[in-house]
Formats: sequence, structure tokens, C-alpha cells
Amino acid sequence: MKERLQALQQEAVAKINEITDDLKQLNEIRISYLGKKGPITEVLKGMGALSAEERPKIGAIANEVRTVIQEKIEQKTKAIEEAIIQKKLASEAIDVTLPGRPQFLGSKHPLTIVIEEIEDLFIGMGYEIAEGPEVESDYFNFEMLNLPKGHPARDMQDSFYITEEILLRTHTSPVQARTMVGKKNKESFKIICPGKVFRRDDDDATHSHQFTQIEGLVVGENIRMSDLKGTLEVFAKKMFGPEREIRLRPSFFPFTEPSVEMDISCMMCAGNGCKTCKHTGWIEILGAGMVHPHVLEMAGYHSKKFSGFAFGMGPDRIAMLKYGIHDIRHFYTNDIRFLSQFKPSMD
Ligand code: 2U9
Repeated sequence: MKERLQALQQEAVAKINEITDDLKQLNEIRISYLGKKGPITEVLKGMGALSAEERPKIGAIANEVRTVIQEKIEQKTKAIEEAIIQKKLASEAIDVTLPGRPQFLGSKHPLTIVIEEIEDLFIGMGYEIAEGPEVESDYFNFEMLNLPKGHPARDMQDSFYITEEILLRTHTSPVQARTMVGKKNKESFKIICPGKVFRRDDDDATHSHQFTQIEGLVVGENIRMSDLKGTLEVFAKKMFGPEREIRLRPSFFPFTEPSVEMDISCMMCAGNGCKTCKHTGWIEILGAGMVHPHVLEMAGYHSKKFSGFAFGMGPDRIAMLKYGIHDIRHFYTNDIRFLSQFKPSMD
């Protein structure tokens, strides 16, 4: 009987040692060797035939065999469970020494950078931003700006007409006209009007059928040319550097009288003459003037009581000067290699 019990222990231990990762199989061994119907219980059924002296000895051996098998099963169970945890940990392990995945940040469009810089500058001087439709009526795009029917600027070859009366706006001036008409109490105001404009032009390095404009309009009582000049000087020095000089040259626009064009002293050669300023020492930046009385009247502002000044500039041109870009089409062809070079100035 002793030999049988020891043989059972060796047999059970051998089977347990063969198991590598199957807890179910391990449990089956436990049930088959340690269960009530197991071989150990079977052997002990013959205890009755033993002498009183032999019986306790065999019982002790049987308990020892059970304990050894139970301990082996527990050790193997623990080892398998540990291996399962280690395998899980290994599969979920994160290698913290790996380099981070690069996050590609977007960047602002160069025109957006320039427009926002100009907006911030004028907001700081009490202007509000006004916007309006890009598909505009002939009335607000031309008539309200002293460009009556038949005026050459209205010719079909210069504008994208959708119908006889509807077109893609050729400037942001209609936004100013709409603002004046919209002022029910005809009070004073200062606005900046940025936006896309469209002209029927063959695209080349300096012309695009779509470009951007920023126009400004100040309407109030006793607005003078000196107010315009002072405003333009502040704009030029803030936008292009405090050492900039400005000069105003007489010009003509149907919606302003008198009209001027503003030049700044060249920031590349400080006015000595270079390629950028075409060796004149000056760079034309914008047009401006005192709002034509007829324009005020058409918008419901009595030109004896109110006056105003207006200006218009092209952010495309300013961005090309600021960043040394030689082809306006880069702004509208969405080449990420071009666009990703621009970060807003941190100053
Ligand atoms: C109203 C009254 C007056 C807007 C003005 C200019 C002069 C001007 C051009 C500069 C470069 C357009 O982008 S550009 O091609 N603009 O020179 N614009 S005064 O005057 C107005 C606008 C609206 C009611």
C-alpha cells in the first residue's frame, strides 16, 4: 500500500510538472488525484485489512502524499498565473524611451497674419471690424461709391458679373456704404473692412483675379485731412517700423475728394533707392482721401454736418513686401510647402 501511494505521488507530480500553462488541466489533475473518487481514496479503502500498528503509518503517508500533490498544484497554479500576468504586462508595456510622435502644428496663412496685425492696430485706435457680402449688388459696389452707370470701372471686362445687377465685389467699399446706410441715427463711427475681392484680371506674379483688401472709414463731425494724415502716419510707423517716413501724393478716386496715395520710405534701403522701391526710395502702400460729399449724402449723412476720411490697402501687397514674396499666386494655390513657413510675429 505504501509503494502504491508513493507511486501515485510520483505519477501526479510528473503530470503536474508537464503542464506549462493550462490551469484547466491542472484542476483536472487535482480532482482526479485528490477527489473522493480518486486513487488515494481507493487505496485507503484497504486500510481495514491492516493491523492497528500499520494503519496510522499508512494514514500519515496518505496525508503526506495528498499534501505534496496539493502543494505542487498550488505552486504550478501560482507560476502559471504569474506567467499570465507577466505576459499581459509585457504586451501592454510602453517603451518610455521612444521619441515622441511629432505633432504637426498648423500655421496661419500669411495674409491672415497681416490682416490680423492691421486689424489689431486699428482696433487699438477705436475702430470696429465690419464685414459684408462677397456677392454684392451693383448698387452698393458702384452706385453708392459715386461710380454711376456707364463709369468705365463698371465695365464687364473688369468685374465678374453674375447678373446685370449682381457681381462679385471688386473692393470692400460696399461694406462701408452698407454701414453708413445701416446707421439709423447717422452717428459717428470708425470701421475697418477686411475681405476678399474679385476682379476680372489675368493672373500673373502681381495680379490675381481674387485678392484681399482692407479699407477703413471714419465718419464724424469736423473730420479733417490732418486726421487722415496723422492716422496714416501712425499706421505706417506701427506696421513698417518707427523710423518710416510717409508722403502723400495727389491722386483721384471717385469716392474721395481730395484723394491721395501714401508712400512709405523704403524699409530695405532707408530711402536711398534699391530694387524693392525701384530706386525711388519710396514704396506705395495705400490710397486714401476725404469721403466725397455725394457719397455721404447718398448714404444719408448731411455733408454740411458730417465729413470723413477713407483709405484702402491690399494685404497681399503688404505681405509680399513684408515676407519678400514675388508671386501673389502663392497666396491662393494652397501649397503647404509655402504656407507652412509663416508664423505670426511674436512682438
Ligand atoms: C466709402 C467711401 C470711401 C476707400 C478707398 C482707396 C482709396 C484705395 C485701393 C488701394 C489698393 C484698393 O486694394 S487696392 O487695389 N483703394 O486706394 N480706397 S479710398 O474709400 C471709400 C470706401 C468706402 C463709403
